[in-house]
Amino acid sequence: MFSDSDPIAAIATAPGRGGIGIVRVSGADLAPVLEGVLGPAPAQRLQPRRATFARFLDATGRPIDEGLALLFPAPHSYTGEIVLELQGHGGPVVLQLLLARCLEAGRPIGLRIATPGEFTRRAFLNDRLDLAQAEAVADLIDASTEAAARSASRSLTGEFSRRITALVEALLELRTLVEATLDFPEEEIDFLQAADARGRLAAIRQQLDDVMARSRQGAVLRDGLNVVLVGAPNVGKSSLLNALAGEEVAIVTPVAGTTRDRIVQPVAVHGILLNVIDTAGLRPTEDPVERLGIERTLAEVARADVILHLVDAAAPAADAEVLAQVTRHAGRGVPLLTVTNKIDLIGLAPRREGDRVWLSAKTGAGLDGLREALLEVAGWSASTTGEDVFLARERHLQALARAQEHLSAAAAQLDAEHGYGNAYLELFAEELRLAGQRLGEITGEVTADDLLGRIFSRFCIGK
Ligand SMILES: Nc1nc2c(ncn2[C@@H]2O[C@H](COP(=O)(O)OP(=O)(O)OP(=O)(O)O)[C@@H](O)[C@H]2O)c(=O)[nH]1
Ligand SMILES: [Mg+2]
Repeated sequence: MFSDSDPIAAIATAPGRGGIGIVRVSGADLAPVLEGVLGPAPAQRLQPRRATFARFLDATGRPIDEGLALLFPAPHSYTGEIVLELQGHGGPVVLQLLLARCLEAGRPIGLRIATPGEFTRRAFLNDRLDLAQAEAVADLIDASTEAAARSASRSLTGEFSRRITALVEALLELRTLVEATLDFPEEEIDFLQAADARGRLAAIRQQLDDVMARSRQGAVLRDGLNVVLVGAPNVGKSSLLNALAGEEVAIVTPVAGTTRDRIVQPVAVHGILLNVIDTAGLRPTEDPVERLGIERTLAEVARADVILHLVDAAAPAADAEVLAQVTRHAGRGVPLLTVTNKIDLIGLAPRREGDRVWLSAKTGAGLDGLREALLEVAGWSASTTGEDVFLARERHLQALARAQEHLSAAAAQLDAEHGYGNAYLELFAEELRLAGQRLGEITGEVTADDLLGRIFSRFCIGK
């Protein structure tokens, strides 16, 4: 719809009042905007990348605001085009006026308002960032914990991309060797041995596994872990949610069947975001409202990353019914921790044995054991700070997984009996090519246009 060569403008700072507000303009030629907003001969006054005090003028030459003007000549700017930043006072009205004035002055060059993420999209199109780095920009802005922010910023510096690119290069090198062998079939065996195709492939696969493991961790960091509390009514699910959150989020009463709707509360544990979900207690009921609540509970169970099954220490009634219902709805391989609550009532000490935890939501005893168990289930060690993980997205995980599949198919080709000349080598080379292609999708070497549209449309405006 819009062209990637239109000059664009947007308010880059968050909506609302603030000390400073920034209007950002990017394009191949900004002369009319510069002159219109800053007055005659702006180029002489503005040194590249230096802050210059200026009055921002309306069409009649009267100041709308005053502040700092910054000019970034192409290609050394965020977008790779000429970028002008006007830093004025951060009120919504004054910024709207300033933006409107830029658009007015930029009419001769077709200046328009930027769509969400369009500045970063330009940075990608002009090779200032690769796709994984561009996504890291959005992830850094959206980061909900310190560890997530740190890891996004590492992806932004290109560390994740470098690992991916190194893998792509290693694959290409191996493929070149194999294809050379194909050209000289009589030297096939020697060549393969000399090239150590098996050894190289094994090394590449190991590196890919490592990137995958760190990326999986990163996905947990980015999106958090859905922890669903389930159990019979009155076992203390809402009390446990409140204890983990450190505030009275959910209503707690001695009445069985208090919680009807699901309640989601984000809780950070050692930098990991947990979305703790309190649900209606599970029991047979005729009450239509409670029934709907129970349906929702089971829907949450189906989406859970971890299930906390609560039982009452003082009333360890057969909870087999609840457990059976839960396991029927849970996804395959989803970990389940059994939490025995209300240990204060029977004078038990808090403890933890594998996936069983004993605690009191009321006194808080044993909560640390539960936090520990949760992180462990997520594959997280308390010493992890986000330094070693890649803040990956689902898209990245899928590309990595498919690359892994191609490499295991490649390994199978090498291991297979090959009585049919070197046809297997061609298949081997083809699997390497496909694996490389999947990895290339991550950094954006090979990308469809609609993918770009989807990725950048989730950004905020002005970025
Ligand atoms: N002594 C003691 N009482 C607890 C503890 N945890 C919860 N309770 C009490 O148990 C009762 C039920 O607690 P809730 O947190 O509302 O239980 P629930 O599982 O959310 O119940 P429903 O929402 O009805 O399914 C309340 O009176 C709580 O004060 C605990 O660790 N020790
Ligand atoms: Mg409740």
